[in-house]
Amino acid sequence: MTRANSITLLGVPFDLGAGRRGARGGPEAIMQAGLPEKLRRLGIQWSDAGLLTWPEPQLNQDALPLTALKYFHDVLAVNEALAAGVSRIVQQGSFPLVLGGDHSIAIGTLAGLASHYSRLGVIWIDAHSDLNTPDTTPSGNIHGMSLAASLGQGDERLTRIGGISPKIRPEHTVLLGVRDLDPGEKASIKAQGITCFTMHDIDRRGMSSVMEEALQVAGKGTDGVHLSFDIDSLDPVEAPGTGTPVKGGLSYREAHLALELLHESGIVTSAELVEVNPSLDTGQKTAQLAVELIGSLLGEQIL
Ligand code: B3U
Ligand code: MN
Ligand code: MN
Repeated sequence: MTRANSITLLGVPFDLGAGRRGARGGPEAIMQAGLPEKLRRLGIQWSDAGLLTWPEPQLNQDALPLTALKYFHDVLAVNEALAAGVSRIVQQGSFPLVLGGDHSIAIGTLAGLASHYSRLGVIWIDAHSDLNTPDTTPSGNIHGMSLAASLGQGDERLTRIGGISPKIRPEHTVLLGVRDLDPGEKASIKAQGITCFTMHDIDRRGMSSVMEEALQVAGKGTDGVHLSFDIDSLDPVEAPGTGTPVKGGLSYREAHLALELLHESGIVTSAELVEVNPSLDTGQKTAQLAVELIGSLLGEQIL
């Protein structure tokens, strides 16, 4: 992290962007697994903005056409509120650390950041690329479309949240840990020239080399760098408590190294950690992992 002299936590208890329920319990599970104690032990100045609230969507007043996107109006309502919440934290000079919730909330986080950063770099660590649009989605689940929406693709009511579109540009966007892509997403990565480090690349080159290049891409010519961390980037052996586990993921050490290197770089200006689903967890295993990984991002060292 950098610049900001404090951290503000903002929980987003929302899971209607995912195909399975339960990630709405993520923020509370991560707090209960010891995040406050971790921050205290690291000597970090932090505050807790609590759990985000948002208005019930008023479906009958919506004159706009219906959409095949699942829970569209709920996703819209939460992300509009989240954009305002994240923007307020940056305005106050604090580092926003958003706890999800499913990954559809990245739309609101990035919308809030875009009002302060005109050239924001993004490092998106995920088993998936979340680059589907209403035309390519196999599921209708909006958590599989949040990176596309932030790049300005898809339903305009989502891409325009916060008033600016696109929020980010493909040349400043890096995917890392990817191993499950739909056909439309593969085409999108290639067409836009998005830097994508798959598990194959990480196996061949090692996390250290890949992260060095990721930081160069996200940091070059940008005025801030956002980390969007989907816990399903880790192997399900380490992170069983998530809705769409995909085998062959990041090891415990690879994930920690990635976050340690992000800390070391000093260029990360905001972060979110999403898709922790306590109802699918083995005890508190995944929530505790999330706490440990946040520790690495915030500078925890072995020695
Ligand atoms: N690409 C698939 C599956 C998926 C995306 N993100 C998650 N799952 N977590 C989709 O539904 O778009
Ligand atoms: Mn995701
Ligand atoms: Mn994912």
